Amino acid sequence: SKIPTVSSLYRATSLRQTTTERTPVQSLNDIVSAVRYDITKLEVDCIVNAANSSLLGGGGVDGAIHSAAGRQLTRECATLDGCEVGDAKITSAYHLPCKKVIHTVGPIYFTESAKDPERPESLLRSCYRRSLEVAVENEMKSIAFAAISTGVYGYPSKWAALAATDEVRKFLELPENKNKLERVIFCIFEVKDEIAYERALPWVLRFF
Ligand code: AR6
Repeated sequence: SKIPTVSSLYRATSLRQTTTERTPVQSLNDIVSAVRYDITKLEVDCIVNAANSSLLGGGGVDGAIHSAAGRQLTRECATLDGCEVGDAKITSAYHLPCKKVIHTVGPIYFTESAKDPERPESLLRSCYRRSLEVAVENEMKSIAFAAISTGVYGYPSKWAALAATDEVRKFLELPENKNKLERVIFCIFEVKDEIAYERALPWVLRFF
């Protein structure tokens, strides 16, 4: 059968649609999909923030999440004692339409690859795995990921999308995770990531 590409990647026109309608990609899989949208507007159980190890906010998606959630989010984050690269911590979502925010810290691509060429990928995979684990521990049913590390942290979108989609597949395939998550959304913001997911998602989901 024909594998749909994400060039018809769903462009949401309303908040309801992003979380209720089936995307072309979802015809391959009921759980995993991609949308191009502002993650701060998604009405899912939890969203995953691309934070830094201080967890005190910053630019990019982190800045957007902190300003939409309000000062209370930054205050709660300040009590968490930071977060290691590759790990994830959960907070309330305050003024955001989701219920919780999971903060993960992606690798700075060039710093980590200078230490060991394998390090960026294993750390990025760890971000996705730890975020999913924390989501399940907190009984979240739906989760939306920002494209971790692909902004100022410089991780090439194409490789980031392959690692992200494959790590999510591995997690969902584990018997202990069956029926835990109903929706996993890759929330894309820029064209470069849209192109990357257009390739990565059908490729990974074929084997799923
Ligand atoms: N919704 C969804 N995705 C977004 C949004 C949004 N509103 N805004 C940006 N993106 P980045 P990183 C995408 O740089 O590379 C911060 O200062 C963006 O297109 O936000 O992990 C932190 O505090 C890109 O694809 O995160 C850290 O210091 C993706 O989000 C540092 O940046 C990630 O880009 C983390 O760098």
